[in-house]
Amino acid sequence: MRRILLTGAAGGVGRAITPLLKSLYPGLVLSDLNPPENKHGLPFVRADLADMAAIQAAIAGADGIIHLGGYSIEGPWETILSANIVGCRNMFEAARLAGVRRIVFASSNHVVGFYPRSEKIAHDVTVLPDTRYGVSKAFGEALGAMYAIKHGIGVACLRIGNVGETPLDMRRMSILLHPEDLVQLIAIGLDHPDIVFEIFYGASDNARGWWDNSRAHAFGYKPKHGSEPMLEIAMREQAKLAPDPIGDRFQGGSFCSIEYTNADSGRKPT
Ligand code: 15L
Repeated sequence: MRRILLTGAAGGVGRAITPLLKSLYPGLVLSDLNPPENKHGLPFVRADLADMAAIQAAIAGADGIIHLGGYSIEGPWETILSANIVGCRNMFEAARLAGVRRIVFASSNHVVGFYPRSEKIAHDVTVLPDTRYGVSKAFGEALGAMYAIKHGIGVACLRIGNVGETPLDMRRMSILLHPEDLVQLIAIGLDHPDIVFEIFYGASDNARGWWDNSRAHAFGYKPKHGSEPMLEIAMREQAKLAPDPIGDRFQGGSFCSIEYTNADSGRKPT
């Protein structure tokens, strides 16, 4: 039975996918700063990602890691630095020392948040992060590439949109990721024999999608869900929101307008 460590298991995404992962990976081990309310009968290891000794203890004996851990929205630099920069480096380095074979890294759409919504982008575009958080996820992807090529760990980075079963607004119509589709992407990352280093977009089959996910499809990804049947819900929710002249223009939405001071709004490098 393969030991698969899930970091960030107590967060919203971790809680949504734990029961699905458990049926695929009976050797699943949960980890976070605090245990989730429902552990689904699985073992739990407490670990602060900024504490190298603690993360090494959590990773000991693991064959694969699903790294959801860290700070999942924009935050002060010190918070991002500790949870997402130092924490991510600790996770990759501890994995190397422990001989881990595979890592699925939860990256984010905010790595490319400053692409306009009018543009369809593939996995290999220049990163245009919209926040310190997005920059930290780009750092995680770069770490993944180095550990993959230099140390032979198979790494799949998932640029996750918004995990859920219903779109929270019109932007999420384009980036919705159903938990079952996320688990399918994770399984490709952990199990597909040809993974060296890959970047996949974490999105369901959304008719209004902004991402060319052909790389994921080449590895067999067949999303079972899509947002279009829930258009009315998204429109209703969108109507409750105030207009956001910057955020409404870019793929990263409100993350883009946080602390935005550029008078030349909407410009991006060519
Ligand atoms: C993310 O990366 C966040 O972790 C999540 O909380 C959502 O805000 C999501 O992006 C999004 O873009 O909707």
